[in-house]
Amino acid sequence: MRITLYTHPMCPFAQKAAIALNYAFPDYTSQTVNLYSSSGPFPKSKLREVESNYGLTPKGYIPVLLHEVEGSDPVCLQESDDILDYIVSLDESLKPSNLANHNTVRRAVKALPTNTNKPDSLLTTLDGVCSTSAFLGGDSFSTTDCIALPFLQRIKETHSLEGFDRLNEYYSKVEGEEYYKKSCSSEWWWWW
Ligand SMILES: N[C@@H](CCC(=O)N[C@@H](CS)C(=O)NCC(=O)O)C(=O)O
Repeated sequence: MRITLYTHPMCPFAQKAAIALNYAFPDYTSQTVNLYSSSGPFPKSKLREVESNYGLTPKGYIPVLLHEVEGSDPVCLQESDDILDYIVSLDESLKPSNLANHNTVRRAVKALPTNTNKPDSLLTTLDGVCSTSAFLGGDSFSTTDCIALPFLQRIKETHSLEGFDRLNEYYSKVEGEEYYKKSCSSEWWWWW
């Protein structure tokens, strides 16, 4: 079987999928898409070709995941949350055990204002979640952590997690893990 993630190292949405794949399927193939230039080895037009070859309406947005298994129909997916749900269907160990916390984290990340100076509401929510379990989605690492970590990386590097002690402790525990470290790029986009 082969898993290909069409991605860009600076995109937080693609990073969500990269963390889950690094954790569960570290041998996956990563294809960087040249989003903002028509030259380069893999321009957006090629991503659109992949999307339409596999029956999707071409959007030209990353991440896109392609899962090919000999003897089965290939699966091609857009949207980082749908990709995470699909990865859980392949590896149940990434399934969040605390669904209430999972939904809380997902909503709080989605509600992050485009004004990046005001991440406090997210940090307060995540700090509260960290007081109920060792990881954001329960007692083990799950896709809930994959949803929040790219944004926490950006907030930590531009603000700080000071004053959010339980969250800080959680972040210190996860930041050394290979599956997370490998997903981090020193330059990144804020976008959401
Ligand atoms: N809702 C999408 C958002 C993905 C997204 O915004 N990706 C950006 C890069 S960070 C993109 O591909 N942009 C293409 C463009 O701006 O043309 C998801 O969660 O997967």
